Amino acid sequence: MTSFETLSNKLGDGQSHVLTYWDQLNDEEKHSLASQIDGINVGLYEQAFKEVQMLKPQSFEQISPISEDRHIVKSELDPKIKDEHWDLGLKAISRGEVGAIVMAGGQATRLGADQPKGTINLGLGLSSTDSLLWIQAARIARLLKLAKEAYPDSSPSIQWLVMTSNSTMEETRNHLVKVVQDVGISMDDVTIFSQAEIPCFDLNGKFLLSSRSSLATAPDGNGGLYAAIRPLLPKLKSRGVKHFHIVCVDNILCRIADPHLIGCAIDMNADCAATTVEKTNPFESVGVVCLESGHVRVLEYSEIPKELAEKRDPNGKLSFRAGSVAMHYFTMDFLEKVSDESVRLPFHVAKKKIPYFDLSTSTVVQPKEPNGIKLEQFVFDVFPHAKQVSLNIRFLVWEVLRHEEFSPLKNAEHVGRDCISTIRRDFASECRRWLARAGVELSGDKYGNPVYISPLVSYAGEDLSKGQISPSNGVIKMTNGLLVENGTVAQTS
Ligand code: UD2
Repeated sequence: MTSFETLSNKLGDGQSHVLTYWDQLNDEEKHSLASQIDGINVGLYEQAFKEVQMLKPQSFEQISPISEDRHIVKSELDPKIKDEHWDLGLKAISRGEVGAIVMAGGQATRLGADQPKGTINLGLGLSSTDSLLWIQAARIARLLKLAKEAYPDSSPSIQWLVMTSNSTMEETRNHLVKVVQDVGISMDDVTIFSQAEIPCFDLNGKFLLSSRSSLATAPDGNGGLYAAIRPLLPKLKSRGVKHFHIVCVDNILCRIADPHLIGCAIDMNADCAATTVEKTNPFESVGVVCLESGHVRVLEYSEIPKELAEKRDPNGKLSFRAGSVAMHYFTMDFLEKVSDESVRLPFHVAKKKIPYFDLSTSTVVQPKEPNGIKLEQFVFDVFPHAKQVSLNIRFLVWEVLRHEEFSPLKNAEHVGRDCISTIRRDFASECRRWLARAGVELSGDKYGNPVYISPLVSYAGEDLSKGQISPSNGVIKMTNGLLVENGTVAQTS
């Protein structure tokens, strides 16, 4: 165990309060505190704290909306071209060239659940482990099947990489073991890894403690992905992975490892792409993809000035309407370059109510007002910072329809939006549209009950046409006991 003197030197005068109770700690507590201090770069975080305090207010003079070239509106693509993209994407999957990275390390404070967001049972009745992670796993399993059907001589694989953090690691891992078994994908193709933690500061730049023997820490933001994935890249490369789809854990409609997007990126020789939806409410909590002095960047919802957020073009649409939904495509080459140690992403500040151990009273305090600072890096900040590695990036904006691909779980139920009932509603609506498109009549369904189609059966509405549907192969199962039979809904219980 590192000695008191070494720890004390590392912490310096600025953070020596962390060792106030050292002499009263038992060996286990000493060990735990010492290893926590050993694991952090005190100087780096103190410097980051100072830098964010000294930052001049951002200037937004050079910000302009994203240009039309390289802006693909998926719904306006020629269906033939869309099919070609789909085939290219499936071919990449059939060759084992696709990796899907899920960012699942967030603390989900707005949701306020006592378990990681991705593991919550959504009550869809599709499986016993009915969660956002189950849905992603089932979509991956479905894609593998589609790739095998399209390329029978291949051995399709998708590397599924799940980024967790201290607070989500254990439960996510346990959940994934069940999920992977349930959908029948191979655990060999699943990697669970953890992002780093950063100490939380009080408003004067002192580390907060969560107990007398531990620092209060928080995950380093979803931009922590790059440092966390760096050591995994050589192995992924040796397995032949060339394309990554990076997504959030919370979007029920997320088309993970999307062959359309991957195929389009391959076709257009893009290094990276950001998925967007049209932003219609200026204050919606999504970043906007824009240009700053000609370079692509995402301006986060918490940082965009009101005038820019509300600005409209001559057609009355929001000028900054390319709403980023935090889903990205990267080539292996791009991810390798932006994950390099030399690329330093900026830290963003979040002022929060952080429970802390009060050294003067030896009690844990639950503050009523924001009392501390969390530093976070953002996943999309690599776009402007790509120039640090002299990368002239070929960027693509991939605009999708919100009702088809974006419905996130962010809030507790009482908020009434982006909560469990709304994501279930949006999933059911999308499934109904698929059925309508496939010519399936919902004649037995008088009550407008929700219809949930298992992603194991259909990834994006395919294979639902009349005649292919029968209860015997479990094609469609609805929570209300209705099953689709021969193209119509039958009451079975
Ligand atoms: C994110 C985007 C926002 C918009 C919105 C859409 C960022 C910085 N902002 O905002 O522009 O696209 O999503 O839903 O991406 N996460 C981690 N580790 C962390 C923090 C977050 O893995 O330390 C994951 C989290 O589990 C989730 C995703 O990143 O899957 C987004 O995190 P969030 O829900 O806190 O982000 P939000 O809604 O503020």
